[in-house]
Amino acid sequence: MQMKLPFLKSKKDSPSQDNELITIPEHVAIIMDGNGRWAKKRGLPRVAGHKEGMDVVKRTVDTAVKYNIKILTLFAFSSENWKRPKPEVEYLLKLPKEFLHTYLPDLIKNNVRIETIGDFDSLPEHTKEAVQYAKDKTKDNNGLLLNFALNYGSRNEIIRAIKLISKDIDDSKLSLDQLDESLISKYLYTQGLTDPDLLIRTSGEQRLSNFLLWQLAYTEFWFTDVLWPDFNEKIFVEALLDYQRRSRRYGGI
Ligand code: V07
Repeated sequence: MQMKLPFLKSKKDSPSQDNELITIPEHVAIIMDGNGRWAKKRGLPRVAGHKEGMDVVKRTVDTAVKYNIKILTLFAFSSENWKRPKPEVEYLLKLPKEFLHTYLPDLIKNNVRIETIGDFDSLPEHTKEAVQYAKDKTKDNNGLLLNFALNYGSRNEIIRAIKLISKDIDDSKLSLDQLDESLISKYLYTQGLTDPDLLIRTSGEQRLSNFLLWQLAYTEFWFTDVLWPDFNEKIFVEALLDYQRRSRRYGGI
């Protein structure tokens, strides 16, 4: 379905004083929740929901490209997901390879760059291999940054940053009085990225679940009861319009 939004402008294009211009978020983060519930409602195994959710990821990427979003960060696998039944974990960790097998050529065509945040080294070899191949293949693309949170947990990320900072202080590469917000940001997995402007969580839960705790300090949150496999362009645009409405209000003095 063709959606018309002629007034969408990227944040970069709009001088902050000009309240005629309407903004789209530069960085959108999504907690893709409700895949298991979607499957159970249909009498299917949970993994059928994950598979459907994978195809929705691709359609969501296409929408992000269409509206000129610069960064899309997707919570694909949390460091807590290891506690799920082993067959489900194994299925989930095969999805990156399946996704890339199906969609990488089209992502390359669309100038998408693939990156990850999280504890990459602790992933299974077959997952790392497929994802690393995609990162290498797309590293020079300068369209949408498609950023997968894989084996990601925000408290672990903060602990890791503290350890890295302490080590650099020990090694005299850093002194304690340089410690400020921007320094901490440089030691997180998201180093170099702008903080998300908009966080979307599907499936009715209104929690952060250990996702980007530091980075979401000033982010607008948008929740929907829609389950991730039912997420589509129309709902994404609803979130974008709500973001526009909110940022317009902040723009006014
Ligand atoms: C996963 C599908 C989306 C719903 C949430 C859970 C299941 C795409 C990826 C992926 C990850 C890295 C990459 C390419 C694709 C993925 C996992 C789960 C673990 F480079 N979807 N998806 N990875 N789900």
